[in-house]
Amino acid sequence: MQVKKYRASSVKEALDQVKKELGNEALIIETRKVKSKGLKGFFKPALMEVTAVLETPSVQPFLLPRASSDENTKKEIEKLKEMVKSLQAQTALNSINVEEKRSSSGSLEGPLTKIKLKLLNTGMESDSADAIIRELIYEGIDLENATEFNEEIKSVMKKYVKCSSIEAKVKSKIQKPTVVFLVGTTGVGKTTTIAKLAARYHLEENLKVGLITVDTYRIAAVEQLRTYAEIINIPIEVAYNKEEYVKALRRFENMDLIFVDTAGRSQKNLAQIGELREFLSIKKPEEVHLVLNASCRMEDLKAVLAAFIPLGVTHLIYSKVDESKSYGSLFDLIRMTNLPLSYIASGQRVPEDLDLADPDSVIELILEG
Ligand SMILES: Nc1nc2c(ncn2[C@@H]2O[C@H](COP(=O)(O)OP(=O)(O)O)[C@@H](O)[C@H]2O)c(=O)[nH]1
Ligand SMILES: [Mg+2]
Repeated sequence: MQVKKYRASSVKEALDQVKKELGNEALIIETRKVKSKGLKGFFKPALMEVTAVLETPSVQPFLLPRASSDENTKKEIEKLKEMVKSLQAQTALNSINVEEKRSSSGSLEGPLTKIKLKLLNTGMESDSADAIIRELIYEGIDLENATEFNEEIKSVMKKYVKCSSIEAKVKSKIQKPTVVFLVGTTGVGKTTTIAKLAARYHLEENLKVGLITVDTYRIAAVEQLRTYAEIINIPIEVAYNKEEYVKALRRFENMDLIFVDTAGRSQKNLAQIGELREFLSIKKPEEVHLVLNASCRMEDLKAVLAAFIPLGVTHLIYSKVDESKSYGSLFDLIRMTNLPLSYIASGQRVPEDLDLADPDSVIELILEG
C-alpha cells in the first residue's frame, strides 16, 4: 500500500497530481486545507492537501504478526493509525461546519458545535478553535456523551500557552546586565509597562535597574520615562543615536537589568522600523518583548506581528486587558507566534496593574474573560 500526500493551490490541481502519479485506482482518503508552518506561512494563502492511497496487491497485508519485527512496518502502522485519527478529527470538523450552517437556521446543536461556539465567543479565530477541537478528538475524548469540556479544553490549550518572564533570570541572580527591549506600536503601553517592571524589580526585588530610552522623537516621551525614573529612584540615559546607546550600555555595565524604551510606530507606518532594527543590531539584547493591545482587531495585530517579529521578538506582553471584553486574540497570538507570554497589563496604575503571565490564569482569562 502506498500513501502519499499532495499539495496544490486547489483540490483539482492536487487530484491531477494524484492521477498522474498513482493512476486512476488511487483512493482519496483525506482532503484538507493546510497552512505552512511558522509565522511566514501564516500569511501565505492556504494550500489544499490531498492524501491518496494506492493498494498494491503484491504487498503482504501489513498487519500480519510476522511483520511486527520489521521497524518499517511498525512505522507504517503508526503512520496509518495517525492518519485514521486525523481523518476522524477532520470528519468531525467537517460535520461541525455542516452543523454550523444548519444551526444558523435555528435547528441543530451538537456537542462539537457548542464547543466551537464557546471558543468563537472568546473572540478567537475559527482556525484556533478548530485546532483545539481537532486536538480534543485526537486525544480520544468522548465528546458525544460529555456535557462540559472545560477541563479538557483547558488541558489542550495548555499545550499551546507557554509563559516565561525575566522572573526566572531574576531569581537565578543575573550576572551581567540583562538587556530587555520593549517594542510595539505607539500608545500600546511600552513606557508605562517599563515603569511597572522597573518598580517591581528595583523596589521589590532590590535589583539594580537602569533605563535607556531611544524614543527621542517627542520631548514628552523622554520626560514621561524620566519622571518614572525619578519616582522609582533609578538612573536613566537618553540615547539620541547609536553611539549614545553604546555609551549608555557601558555606563550601566554594573546593572542587573536594563530596560530599553523604544519609539512605537503607528499602525499605518509599520514599514519604518529600520531605526529600531539598528539599535537592536548593535548588541543583541537578552530579551525583546512585543507589547500588543488586547482591544486591537486581529487583522491589525497580524500586521503588527509581521512588522515586529522579524526584529527578533522573544516574548509577548498583552496590554490594556482592562479595556477589552474578550481575549481570544491572545490565544491566536500565542499560537501564531509560538512565543511565550511574559506579562499582562491591566490598567494605568504603576506598578500595580501588571501581572506575571501564568498558563492557568491566561487560559482562564481567554475562556472566561
Ligand atoms: N487602560 C490601560 N491603559 C494603559 C495601560 N498601559 C498603558 N496605558 C495607558 O496608555 C497610554 C499610552 O501608554 P504609553 O506607556 O505611553 O504607551 P507607549 O506609546 O507604547 O509608550 C497612557 O495613557 C497609559 O497610561 C493598560 O494596561 N491599560
Ligand atoms: Mg512610550
